[in-house]
Amino acid sequence: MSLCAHRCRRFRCSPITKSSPRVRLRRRPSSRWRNEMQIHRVRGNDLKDALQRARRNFGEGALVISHERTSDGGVTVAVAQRPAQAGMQASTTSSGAEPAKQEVDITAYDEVRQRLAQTGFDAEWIESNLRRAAHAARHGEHPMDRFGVFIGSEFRIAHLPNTPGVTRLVAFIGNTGVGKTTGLVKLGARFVQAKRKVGMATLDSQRVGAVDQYRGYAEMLGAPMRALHADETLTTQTLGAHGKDVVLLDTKGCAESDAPQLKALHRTLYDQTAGAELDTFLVFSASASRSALREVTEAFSDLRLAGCVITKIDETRQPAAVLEHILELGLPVAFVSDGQDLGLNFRRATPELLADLVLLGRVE
Ligand SMILES: Nc1nc2c(ncn2[C@@H]2O[C@H](COP(=O)(O)OP(=O)(O)OP(=O)(O)O)[C@@H](O)[C@H]2O)c(=O)[nH]1
Ligand SMILES: [Mg+2]
Repeated sequence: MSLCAHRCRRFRCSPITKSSPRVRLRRRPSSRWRNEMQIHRVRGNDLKDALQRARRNFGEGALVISHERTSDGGVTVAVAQRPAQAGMQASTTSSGAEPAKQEVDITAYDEVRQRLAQTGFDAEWIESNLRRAAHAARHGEHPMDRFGVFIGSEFRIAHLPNTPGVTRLVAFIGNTGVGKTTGLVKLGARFVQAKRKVGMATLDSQRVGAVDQYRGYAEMLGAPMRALHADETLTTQTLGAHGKDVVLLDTKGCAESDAPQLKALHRTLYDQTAGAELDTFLVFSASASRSALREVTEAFSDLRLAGCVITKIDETRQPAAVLEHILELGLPVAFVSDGQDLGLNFRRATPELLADLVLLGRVE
C-alpha cells in the first residue's frame, strides 16, 4: 500500500454514487441534521467485503441504509452512525469505561490541524471534522492517513453515464470567467481521444467573439458546432445532437441572467422523448469568495445538477471556501482543472484527489 503526499494510505472508502446521477442542491443542511446522524460510504470488492469493512470501521451498531454495485464491479454500502454510537465505538476500543460520554482524543491531530489552517479552513470546521474523523480511527492509524481517508469519503463523486444510443448533453454553467468554455474544450478533447462522437453548441452567442472562439475550438476537435440564440427552442435538432455520443453545451457567464434560459432548457429537454439526456455541471473557481459561491449556487438552486467542476486550483493554495461549499451542498464533483493548457490539467475527481486538495491545497 503506497502513501500519498499527505500520508494518506490509498484505500477503498469512497462516496456512494446515487442510482440517479442528478441531484437537487441540499441547501445548508442544518447542524441538527449533521449532529443526529453520520452517513459513511464504504466500498468493497463485493457486498460481504463492503459490510466487513463497514463493520470494522464503524462498529457493529452502524445501520446499513443502502448498497449498490459500482461500475468497476465492486459494491458500495452506505451506513448510518449516530454520534453517540461513534463515541461508544471510539471509547470501547480504548478504555471501555463510560463509553458514550467519553470525548474523543484529537491531541494527536495537530499536524493535520496546521495543514487545514494553511489551506484556509476555519477553526470551527477544522475542530468539528477532526472529531468526526477521529471517532472512526482504527488502532495505530496515522492521524494524517485517518483524516485523508475520512475527508475523501465525505465528497460525492459525480456519476458520468455512458449509455449506448443515448446522447448526453453536457452543459457547464457558472459565473463569468470561471473556465466554462475552457473546461468543456478540455472535456471534449478527452471524449475525442476516447473515440466518442462529439458535437458542440453554445448559448453564449451575443458576446463579441464568443461564437468564433468556440467554433475555433470545435474545429480543433473536429466537432460540428451550433450557435444558439437566447430565444431559440432547444431541442436535440437545434443542438445538433442526433448521432452524437455527447454534445458539449457552453453557456454565457453571469449566473442570474442565465438562470431562466437554463431552466427553460431543462424543461424542454426533459419533456422530449428523443434519446438525449442533459447533465448540467456548475463550475466553481477554486479562488472564488464564499459570497460569490453562495450567489451562483442560489441562482441555479432550482436546476437539477449532475454535479460540479472545480477550476483554477493552480491559482490558489487556499481552496477551502470552495471545498467547504461543495461539502455543505453535498454536490458531486466531476472534474478538477488545474491550468490553462487545453490538452492537460483536467482530471476526473476521486476521493484521493479531493483529499489532496483539502490537506495540501493542490493536487499531486
Ligand atoms: N490558471 C487557470 N486558468 C484557467 C483554468 N481554466 C480556465 N482558465 C482561464 O480562465 C480564463 C477564462 O476561461 P473561460 O473558459 O473563457 O471562462 P468562461 O467561464 O467560459 O468565461 P465566460 O464565457 O466569459 O463566462 C481563460 O484565460 C482560461 O485560460 C484553470 O484551471 N487554471
Ligand atoms: Mg465562455
